[in-house]
Amino acid sequence: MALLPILQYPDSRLHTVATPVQAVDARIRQLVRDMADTMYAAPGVGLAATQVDVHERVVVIDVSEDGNDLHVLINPEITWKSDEQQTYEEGCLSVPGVYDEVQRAARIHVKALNERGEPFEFDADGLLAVCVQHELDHLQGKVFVEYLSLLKQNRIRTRLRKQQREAQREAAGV
Ligand code: GNR
Ligand code: NI
Repeated sequence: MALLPILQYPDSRLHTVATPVQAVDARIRQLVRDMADTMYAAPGVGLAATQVDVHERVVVIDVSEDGNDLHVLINPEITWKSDEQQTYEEGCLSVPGVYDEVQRAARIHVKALNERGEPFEFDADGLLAVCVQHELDHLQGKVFVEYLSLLKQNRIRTRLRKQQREAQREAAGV
């Protein structure tokens, strides 16, 4: 089991646009295993490769209560979004301690490859729809706080920079 470090906002690497996976090979399957371990340990309901500083289109999601329904999405695409919107209070492992409302499509249709490289598709609503859209934003270099006002974004950046400085001092033992 390998836990991967998660990039923390504000970090410019979170704004990298991921490229498609060329081949679903042993390297990608190891990445998927490590990402799933990292997501469950956090704990979180989703993780995009961008967050662990790998800029390829790989996402893991598990919104089940028992944490036993892992979705592996390689080269995912949202092929349909409902006009109907839903608002959800979102959080992000890359933006610890920040929760705020974001409006997104209520229902989506998704196409992706699984960890064996086989294409599959599914419809999503509720938290799964929120999570897929949140993770696909990460692959495009977008963090959920970018939906908030510039005032809120500035406050969040300032607060997290301060937290990170203090955590660094703590780790250095001063
Ligand atoms: O763990 C997570 N919870 C969450 C809650 C509401 C909306 C989106 C999410 S995703 C987040 C994990 C994460 O940061 N994924 O990128
Ligand atoms: Ni996130």
